[in-house]
Amino acid sequence: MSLTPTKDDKFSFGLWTIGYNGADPFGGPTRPALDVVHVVEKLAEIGAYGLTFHDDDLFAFGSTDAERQKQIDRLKGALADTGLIVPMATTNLFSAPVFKDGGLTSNDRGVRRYSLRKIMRNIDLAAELGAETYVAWGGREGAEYDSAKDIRMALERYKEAFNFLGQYVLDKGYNMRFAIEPKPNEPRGDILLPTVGHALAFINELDHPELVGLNPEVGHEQMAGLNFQAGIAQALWHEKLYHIDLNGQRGIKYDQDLVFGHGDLHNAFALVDLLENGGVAGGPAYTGPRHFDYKPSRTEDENGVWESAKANIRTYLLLKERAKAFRADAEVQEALKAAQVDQLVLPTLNEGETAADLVADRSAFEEFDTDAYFGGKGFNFVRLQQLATEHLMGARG
Ligand SMILES: [Mn+2]
Repeated sequence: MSLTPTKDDKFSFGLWTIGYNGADPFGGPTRPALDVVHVVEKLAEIGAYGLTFHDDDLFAFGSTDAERQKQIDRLKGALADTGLIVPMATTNLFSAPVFKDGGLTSNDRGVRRYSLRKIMRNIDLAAELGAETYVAWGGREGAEYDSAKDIRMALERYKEAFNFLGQYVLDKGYNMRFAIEPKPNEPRGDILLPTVGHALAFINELDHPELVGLNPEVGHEQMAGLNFQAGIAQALWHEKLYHIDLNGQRGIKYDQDLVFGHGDLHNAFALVDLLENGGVAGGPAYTGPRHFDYKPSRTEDENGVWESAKANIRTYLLLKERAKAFRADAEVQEALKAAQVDQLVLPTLNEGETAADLVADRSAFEEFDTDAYFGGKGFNFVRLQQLATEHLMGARG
């Protein structure tokens, strides 16, 4: 297997990721801003296939129409020159002061109406550039103080917005779906739709649930102490994995946006194994962009920015290779069998079995040997995890 990425690997980066200038709440920029044309050229050079952006990444908030168009034209030129595409776009509803209480769920109705217009305008641009996914990260859709936000009404306004925007996309005939990006906190004390599970439940309340799925981010779920791979598995089960944000996070703390794999490497291994080998017949379970939403640490210079971008790609490809070797190992296959992982595909009930039938089956209860599970019947899950660990470390195959 090659560690040289191709366009078929579908690696994409946000303009705000490699464009991050190092500013954080305790210090200003440590690097100059990068020009979009330069970014597109460099991304093509390192093997990415796509660039994603917030409107304000490409043209500063408050740009005139002419300034905005100039940047769009420069981006289009760079895309044409390199063959890079824009698979996804999104709206910045969090940086400008107007969004200090959020956008779509601000208590201020004027801000909510302005936010819809800002999104519609960038959806038009996204469609023009061929983007098929529109991400919605509600970074400031939340609160710090319980009595300051009527959560039920905020969810009502959120629902109103998604229903409206969904209808807008349908009326325009755009080939585009929305992907909600959950996050538990930061920048708000608490953010609406804080986890994959909250967002999945919300989507079911919409007029067009088929138009709205998820863009889960590794670090965001891990900030809530959750198992990212397990969340992705559930999103896949609901057929709601429309996009994915790969990065690294070390435990429950501020949003680190480290390079993919530079956090919980075991979980990253399991995630890549799921994405690449978890489909029917062992194929990919997810075929969309492998999107990196990381931040090159503010300690790095521009060379470090591109080295860290390449590190994301290289780690993903290495994990893909390791996961393939894990699946191909005869001892792993035997260990999976010993752990009865394959038994979960069996329906618990016989076909057409009724409650009366189950009660009549004495082997299911009266004669079922529960004592055998004391001491005598282990599942051997630890052995399986050690085999995964050894493959991850390159100690096998
Ligand atoms: Mn993040």
